[in-house]
Amino acid sequence: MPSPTTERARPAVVVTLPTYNEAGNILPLTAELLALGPGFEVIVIDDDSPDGTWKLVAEAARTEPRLHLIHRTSDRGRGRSGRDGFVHALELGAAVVIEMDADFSHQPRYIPQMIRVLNGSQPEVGLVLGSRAAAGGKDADRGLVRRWITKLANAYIRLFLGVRVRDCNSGFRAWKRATLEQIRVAETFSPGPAIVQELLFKTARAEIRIAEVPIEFQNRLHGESTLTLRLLLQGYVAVLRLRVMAWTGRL
Ligand SMILES: Nc1nc2c(ncn2[C@@H]2O[C@H](COP(=O)(O)OP(=O)(O)OP(=O)(O)O)[C@@H](O)[C@H]2O)c(=O)[nH]1
Ligand SMILES: [Mg+2]
Repeated sequence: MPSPTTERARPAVVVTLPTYNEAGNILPLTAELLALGPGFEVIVIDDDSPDGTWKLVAEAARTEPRLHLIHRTSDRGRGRSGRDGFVHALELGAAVVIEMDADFSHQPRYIPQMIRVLNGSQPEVGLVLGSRAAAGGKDADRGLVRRWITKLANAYIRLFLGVRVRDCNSGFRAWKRATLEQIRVAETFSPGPAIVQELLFKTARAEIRIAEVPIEFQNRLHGESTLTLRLLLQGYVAVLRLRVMAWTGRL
């Protein structure tokens, strides 16, 4: 039986960061996140990035017990990595789980407000989105084409999934533990970026309240985008598939 002094405290907040080639961003970002408070822990889920992102994290984690690395070497994907991160965050005992991109598009400074809304709202909220589309939010940094891609995708998702939130594509989110358990996050099936819409849809269908906190979205600080036309089209198909699954009772 471990003594109370050696027993590991459950983290209040675990931040999950899926990474692929984020060597330029990852250490400054994890440092900022850990500085948010002693109750914060960070999990980096890296798909064996060729730029060695995982090596940097492995090295830093040797002296920082609040930093964790999942180094994946097969079955690569934003969705698979996201799922593994959520599962591990729950295993660590997190009360709140944050998911965000690891490229500084999502700024750590918004997290305290997202958690305040998550924990302090009446009626109770189970998910908070960092939202570009909420009043006061911004997507100004991006080019016109990228902003229109986002707008069209939002309209399409609202139409097909009937999700009544403003920023359906936000991958910057604060989750209550109970929400992730209720939507059975371990059974998430989207291999790629459509994990964002899959979990949003499952949450809305479970009639869990979703709030949006305005954020200013910024372009990635270092590194290159993983968005391709192929991924974009796959995203549209994935949303349609979610709708069909729901209609046929398979969701
Ligand atoms: N583990 C893992 N992470 C990934 C994968 N693809 C993307 N990511 C990470 O997922 C997050 C979102 O990907 P981004 O490349 O920023 O995609 P985006 O935001 O649509 O595009 P840009 O901001 O323009 O780069 C980032 O932290 C990426 O490093 C992957 O296959 N595996
Ligand atoms: Mg990004």
